[in-house]
Amino acid sequence: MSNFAKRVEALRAHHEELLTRKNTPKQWGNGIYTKYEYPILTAEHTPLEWRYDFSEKDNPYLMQRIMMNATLNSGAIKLNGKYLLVVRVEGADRKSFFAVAESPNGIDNFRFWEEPITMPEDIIPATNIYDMRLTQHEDGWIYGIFCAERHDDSQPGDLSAATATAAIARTHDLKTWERLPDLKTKSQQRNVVLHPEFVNGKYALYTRPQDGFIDAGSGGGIGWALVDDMTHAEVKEEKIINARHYHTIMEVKNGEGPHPIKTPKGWLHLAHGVRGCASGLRYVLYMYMTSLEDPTKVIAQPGGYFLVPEGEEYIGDVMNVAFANGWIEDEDGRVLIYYASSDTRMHVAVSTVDKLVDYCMNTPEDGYATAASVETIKKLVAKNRETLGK
Ligand code: BGC
Ligand code: BMA
Repeated sequence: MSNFAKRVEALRAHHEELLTRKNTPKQWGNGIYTKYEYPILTAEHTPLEWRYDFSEKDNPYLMQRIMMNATLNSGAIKLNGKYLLVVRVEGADRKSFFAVAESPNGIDNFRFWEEPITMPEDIIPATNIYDMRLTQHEDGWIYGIFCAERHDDSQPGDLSAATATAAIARTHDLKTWERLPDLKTKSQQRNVVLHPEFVNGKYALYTRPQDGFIDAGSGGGIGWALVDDMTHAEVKEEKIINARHYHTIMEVKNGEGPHPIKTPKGWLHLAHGVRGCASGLRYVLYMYMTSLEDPTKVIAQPGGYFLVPEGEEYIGDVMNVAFANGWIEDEDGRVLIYYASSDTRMHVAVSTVDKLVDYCMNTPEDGYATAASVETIKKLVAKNRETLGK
């Protein structure tokens, strides 16, 4: 065997070892969910054929011809018994694209399909696309709503001026996608998510109006809008259903994660909250619940965060970020929460619908001031005194 062939063989063996590595639950978490030892997807998991030219003649040094930077913010869905993620893969060139990774159990052995998704750009081409939310809607389609970013040509002197818009596509198999016109709204939008059911015969969207590309400004929080037709989706009226608040984990921004999960007690929501600090923006996950009768009404809002970056999760391209736009409710009641750390890699955390409802219903609310937090702690201590008979 030639030296080149030996090196290819070793490279493939090393890659295969990574892809088939068994993941194990971490002990001693918070009891609400279980995190896992290893990330489920990293840039190293992307297929070797995307990165290497395997012709010895053309690539005698066996170099990566195309480097991959990160695998992050994935949409998630279970289809035909397979756990599928539509992953935001980012190349060394800072362009994100979507690619499907499939696992037999949702925890490990994730493997990318052969080629990235070819997302039609037949409407208004975008410079970058990312963060897809998948919704299997009761109309029979699987929708993907994602952010489309373009240079803001109204500010020709500013190379960083950009606009964020909610782009829409639909599919039946995650292979062939039909692109629909971007969502029409008054403001810029990121983190737009389609509710899985019709509401009053209309499509319902979670929105996140924002003043500028980064700044949520007067945007207020997570919005709600009814839309007549997804093939020409237009938000005419938007109302804020989950507002931001001073000195909370979502003081600066918040946004819906994946679409909510329906439970007998209400809709379970996973979202992200952002606050500013000396080291930049801190992104954490939080939860809330809305009413089945009126999905715009919040019925439970546990105070504080649900999940944050820990240990090596802090470190990456954009430090101090936990972000989620995909989860899967399994038939056995488990919920697989797919989150990215620091815009770099994907992880899974496992809980159940019952646990998450319990968490939402029984975690004290934010009292919005130190004094209230202290009272909440004292109440629990007093209750425990009674329970423990001391
Ligand atoms: C990045 C996103 C980020 C957004 C706002 C985009 O250019 O690709 O990851 O969320 O800017 O900071
Ligand atoms: C955003 C998101 C994500 C990203 C996060 C942190 O605004 O839309 O794409 O994970 O910033 O960079």
